[in-house]
Amino acid sequence: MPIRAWRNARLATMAPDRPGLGVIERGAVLCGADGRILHAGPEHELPSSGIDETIDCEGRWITPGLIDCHTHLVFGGDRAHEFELRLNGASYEEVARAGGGIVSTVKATRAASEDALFASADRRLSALMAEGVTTIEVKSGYGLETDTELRQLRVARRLGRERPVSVSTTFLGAHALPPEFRDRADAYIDLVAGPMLDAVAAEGLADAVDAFCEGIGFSPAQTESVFEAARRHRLPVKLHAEQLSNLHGAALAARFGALSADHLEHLDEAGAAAMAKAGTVAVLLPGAFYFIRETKMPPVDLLRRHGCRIALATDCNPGSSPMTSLLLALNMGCTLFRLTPEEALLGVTRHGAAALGLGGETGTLEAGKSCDLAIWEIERPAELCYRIGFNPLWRRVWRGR
Ligand code: DI6
Ligand code: FE
Repeated sequence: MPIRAWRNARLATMAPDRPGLGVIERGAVLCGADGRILHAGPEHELPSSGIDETIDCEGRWITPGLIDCHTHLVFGGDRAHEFELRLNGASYEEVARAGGGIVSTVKATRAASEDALFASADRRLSALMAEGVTTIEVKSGYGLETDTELRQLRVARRLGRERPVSVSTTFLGAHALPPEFRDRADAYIDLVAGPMLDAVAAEGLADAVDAFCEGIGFSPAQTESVFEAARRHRLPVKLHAEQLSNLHGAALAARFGALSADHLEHLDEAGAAAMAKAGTVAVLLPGAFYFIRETKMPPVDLLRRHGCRIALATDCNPGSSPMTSLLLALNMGCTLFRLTPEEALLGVTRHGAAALGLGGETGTLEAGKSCDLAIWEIERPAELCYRIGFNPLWRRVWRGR
């Protein structure tokens, strides 16, 4: 690959050694032949020779490529019919009887071929990439049986091989109780934490392990069994915690050194303190908050006070957040959760990377990191949070290309 420089740009490096967004006016990014950043800083510090190709950014802003650190991108079917039934007054039971709910997505995912799952996820991925996303996390959790969980994760891996984007995979076998295990949740957890995770790990299909710790999901004790199995496989953990109630999942996750605890609307002070101490990132998901018309806000002030890092993501899934726009998540993070634009932007860059254990690899413009860039037609970074439904991306660069 040629040595490339993007010059005449304004940089929001997001680097921790600078205040705020790490702004550098009259900046440049230099990328080496290996696709890694050689220099991200003042333009006058660029070397005077050895650059093969120069791109004039004409004063545009460069941020790190965006990171969507929580998605359920790979699934079969959709739930538009359920959405419609509800808006026509159907009750939860009626929706379930009409074949709706998470079980309907499980059915559709089980029935879908690998190619069909790939094709539908690829379209959603394209929408995210068009807004500057260069790293995405993808969870399983709509198979709830070994074969289909493996198929979802294989599709996620294949997206990472065939598309110019970094894909981080998460095994979420403990997402919901499959109908065939009705009233036998412990037996299902034995399967997830045993043979299912063994099969996932044997194929190297997961970078992390997640669970849904909730009244309608799995108990803290069941979650702990899954985490212990992850530990045996030396896989980091994350957790859907405190979304609908407070089961103290965030503190449990922190005890296992979790990369992140996600949702967190019902988080309490002890949970926030435990997360801060463990360095567990708080992933906020305003799309789900909006779509299910949640009213309890995640305790952002508490997270700030304890110094927890905050990330933002789409939670792209067919049930609670059918959203394929990380820019919209930025806007919602600010309007619904009152994050500052600076906090929101850190949430889809540096802190999003940390939520995936990729803090050394991407998420900031710093020498040594992957040259993942989003170049924007904007006057100030806050515009990325401010507009609704407008995409000011000029160019997207992944690993220097
Ligand atoms: N929390 C959610 O909001 C989604 N999963 C989860 O653990 C809902 C998934 C769905 O309804 O399909
Ligand atoms: Fe989720």
